[in-house]
Amino acid sequence: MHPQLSSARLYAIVDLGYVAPAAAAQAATELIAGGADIVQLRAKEQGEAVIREIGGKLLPLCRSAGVPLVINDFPELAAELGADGLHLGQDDGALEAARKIVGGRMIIGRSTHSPEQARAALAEGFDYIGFGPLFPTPTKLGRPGIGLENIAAVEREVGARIPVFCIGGIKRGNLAEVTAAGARRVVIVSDLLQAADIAAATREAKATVTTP
Ligand code: TZP
Ligand code: MG
Repeated sequence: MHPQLSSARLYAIVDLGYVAPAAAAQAATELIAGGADIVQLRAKEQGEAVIREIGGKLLPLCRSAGVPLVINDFPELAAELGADGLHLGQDDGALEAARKIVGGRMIIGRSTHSPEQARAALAEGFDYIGFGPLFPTPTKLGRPGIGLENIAAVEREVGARIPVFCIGGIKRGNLAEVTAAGARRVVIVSDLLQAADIAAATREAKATVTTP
């Protein structure tokens, strides 16, 4: 298991669908202050220039906190920035193709939406997976929720080898239900970014996900 990931429980995303570019660094600072173990930069509507600029601001913040910074999509940009990780969806190509661009050391994660995809990502050699969306979510429109019933099996089969981060519609209000279903690690996006106090919300989520 990748050493930068093995103890990670709460994965936060600075998603420019929720945070204005000018507020991205402040959001990352608060997520980190609240205990986020990984930060991803995700920007589905912005161009590479915006991601380059914000990524350059987030990287030193993450570095000084010892928190890996993951770039969603854009392997060339992840390599250029010297980011710690790259996140790829199901339609973003093979691991090998991305490895050629980012090199052998970068963390590379894959979104998965079923136990079959989770097993395939492990077999392909990804460093971690996202598993979901558990619940339908406005952050990823058009995808049905896959529910909680396969979490325990995926955690057992895949999670013993690489980190499995459950994702999609997870909020402080349903997190205990998600962990009771077997999740050990989660990604939370909108519930943290839309909180009045991002650091406090992150702290609360972290405490719940780390409760044995
Ligand atoms: N992939 C699957 S669900 C999702 C992504 C990026 C969005 C999760 O966001 P939220 O706001 O925590 O539901
Ligand atoms: Mg993608």
